[in-house]
Amino acid sequence: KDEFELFYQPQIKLETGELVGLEALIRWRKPGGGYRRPDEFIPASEDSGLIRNLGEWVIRQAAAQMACWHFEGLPLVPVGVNVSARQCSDMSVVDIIRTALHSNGLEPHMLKVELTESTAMRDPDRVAMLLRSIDELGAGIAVDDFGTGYSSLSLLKRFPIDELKIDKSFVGDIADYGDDAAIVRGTIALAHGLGMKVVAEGVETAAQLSFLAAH
Ligand code: G
Ligand code: MN
Repeated sequence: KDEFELFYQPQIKLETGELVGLEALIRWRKPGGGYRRPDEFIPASEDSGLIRNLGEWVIRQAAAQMACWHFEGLPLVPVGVNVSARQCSDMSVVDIIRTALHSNGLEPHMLKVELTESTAMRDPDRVAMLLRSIDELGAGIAVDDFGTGYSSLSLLKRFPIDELKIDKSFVGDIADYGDDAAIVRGTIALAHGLGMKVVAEGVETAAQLSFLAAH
């Protein structure tokens, strides 16, 4: 019924304050007004398998939106899309990405695939193959909610990862200089040591911002 909509969350480079990326986040418009958040319907769409159709729509819609921004003369930044485990069970997502980029005249690095550690670890061999194809295509790869799932650090060596995303749950209390601050500092060092970019999710206060900028 055309009730899905993508919202775009900005990613800001702390050294310069410039916009360097966006993450596409799905919302489901309620007929009477307001939106359903993804945690209300993504789990059911994963269980039912509908996530494959929904995920394809997200990729195509994000690409079409970028083409639209480009047409309006706006500078483009890479857009991240969230990809669920069920979308990684075969290689079709690679074709979906390739087609979406091609039919909208976008360069491959303008799209970034976000997947969680749990998705990667469900079938590491298959996911490694999938990520190599996405990497060869030229699209970016980010590990989402880093540090919250079951994973082995060796996945960081095995997979062609461009970016680690620090989960919001670690960012919330960083300004208190407690355990979360130590985890965030460690993750930043890990990412930079491996030549990856690192993105902190859910920055909401000036104190969080200054902690992150300092590290
Ligand atoms: O925007 P919000 O913070 O409510 O999103 C919560 C989470 O919902 C995201 O971190 C992500 O895991 C999930 N999510 C949002 N949009 C999508 C989507 O298009 N596909 C999938 N698989 N998950 C999404
Ligand atoms: Mn994400």
